[in-house]
Amino acid sequence: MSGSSAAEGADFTPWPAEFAARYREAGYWRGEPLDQLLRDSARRHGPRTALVCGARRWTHAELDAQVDRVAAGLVRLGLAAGDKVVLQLPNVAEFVLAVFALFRLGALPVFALPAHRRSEIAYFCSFTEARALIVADRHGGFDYRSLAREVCAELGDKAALTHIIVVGEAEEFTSFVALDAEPVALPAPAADGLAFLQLSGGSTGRPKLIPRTHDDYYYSVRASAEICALDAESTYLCALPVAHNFPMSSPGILGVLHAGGCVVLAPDASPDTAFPLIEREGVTITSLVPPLALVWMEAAATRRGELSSLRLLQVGGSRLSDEAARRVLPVLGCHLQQVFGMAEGLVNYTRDDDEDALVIGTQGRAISPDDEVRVVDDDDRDLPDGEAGHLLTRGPYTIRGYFRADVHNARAFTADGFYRTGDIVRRLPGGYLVVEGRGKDQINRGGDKVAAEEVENHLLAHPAVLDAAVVAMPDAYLGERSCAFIVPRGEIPRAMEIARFMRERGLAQFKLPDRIEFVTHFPKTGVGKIDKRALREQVAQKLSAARAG
Ligand code: OOB
Repeated sequence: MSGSSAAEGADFTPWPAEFAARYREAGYWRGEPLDQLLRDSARRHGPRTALVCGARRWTHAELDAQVDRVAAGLVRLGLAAGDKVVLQLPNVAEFVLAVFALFRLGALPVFALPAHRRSEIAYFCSFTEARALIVADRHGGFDYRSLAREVCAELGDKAALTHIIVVGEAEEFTSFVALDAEPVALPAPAADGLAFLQLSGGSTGRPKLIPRTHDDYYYSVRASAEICALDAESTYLCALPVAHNFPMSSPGILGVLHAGGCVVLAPDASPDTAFPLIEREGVTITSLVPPLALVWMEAAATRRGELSSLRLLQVGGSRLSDEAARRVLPVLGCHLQQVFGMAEGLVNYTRDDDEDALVIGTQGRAISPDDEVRVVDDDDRDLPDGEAGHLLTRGPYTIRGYFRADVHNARAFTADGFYRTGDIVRRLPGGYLVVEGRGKDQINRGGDKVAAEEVENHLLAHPAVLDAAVVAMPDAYLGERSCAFIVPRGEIPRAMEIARFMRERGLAQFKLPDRIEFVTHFPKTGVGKIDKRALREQVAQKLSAARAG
């Protein structure tokens, strides 16, 4: 277990008192825990359909009532307020039930993605000292019970992890259906305390965890629902992995439930799965990452009829090209909204009444009048509108520090609390942002974020690898893929062998290098650091030469 975790710093960095007071006064922070969202929707929209998962359906009232029962089941299991629970579920109704039950209990979900494997899950469990892990039995051809067994073996007997809860066939573990119990009275969790831990895309060796409070997140959900004009008639298709911040809260499932609308869970985002669901349920809004938007536009050429109910397609997570943006309305027959957000907080949207040039050519503007957005040069000096620079931000729903990461926090935040997003943007009049690139050492694989250093550390563990540098290379479909440059110790190992080694390290598939280049040495910058820009250019040139040849 991570006995040293306390030494890594505070669980969360509160907003300074004067900011907290300002955010309360402005009505952003209302002192309500997130599960109140469901209580309110059950009261206002009780008999309306809230959730559809395959053939199963819940009204708002039924969902609220079942959350009470699951929360009671978690209590009976011995879980209590403040406990961390790693949640790794695909898009199934139990995700929604578990999240609200944990909120109600004041326990903190730690949001893992279905793509994560032993390396990531074991780390989340040990670093957060999680008491429970909730997984599916199988999904996408993968058995998550085996993964849970490996994680338990890796953590050992002294770990805080005492419960593995399985949706489906539980085998030796606790079945999710067994969590059902007579509701018990639970004290409301403090709204200015932590609600959950979300994952950062990150750029460092280990994924960072993002502590979000009930107050701050609830505000971002309400404001997002309003910007997207959600109401009780809205039906949202959740096709992206539900645990990601975009489909969860921008406005996502929480925003739709808040508005009294209906959430339809899609097991995957392929047109063959999603289009029939859109038609059957009369879906009005959904969100995609750019590569999926391209796939949908391809498919819609022959199947547009199935999409007739769709009013709004939100696209975000990575940069949507202007060409693709321009095609959304004519090809899919619905409006486009660009979303540029981050799990750390700040979310920007283009607005419904924006002129076309803004919707097509920008990534929107911030949610809140109290989002402070700065665009600065390398020395943190503010740049005029129109000039590209580093995006810094602070505001009523942007964190002031990562979970137990003091050393990193000193670099990731300015002394006065601005988050260094690592994005290079240009600001236009009116606050609209255009994402021009990235300063952070990360690969954005069509919305899946890969921290270069994390992959490099795994590569360095291979005995034949002397040094490794992972960079982005251009890709027509995903925008970027990853290329690992490796300096071997002696004889050049086979790329296949490196790939096998990486898989056995137990990391998510999307983090495995898409290409490996062996080199004798790395280009260096003036101060002697690996010149990643030169490496990026090198691989980009090779790719374009190969295409030309
Ligand atoms: C979303 O959240 P994360 O935490 O997975 O990733 C955040 C990063 C941003 O810092 C930026 O580098 C990139 O993803 N990004 C975009 C983008 N949206 C996100 N880059 C260019 N254009 C965009 N539209 O990805 C996320 C969270 C909430 C809503 C939407 C996306």
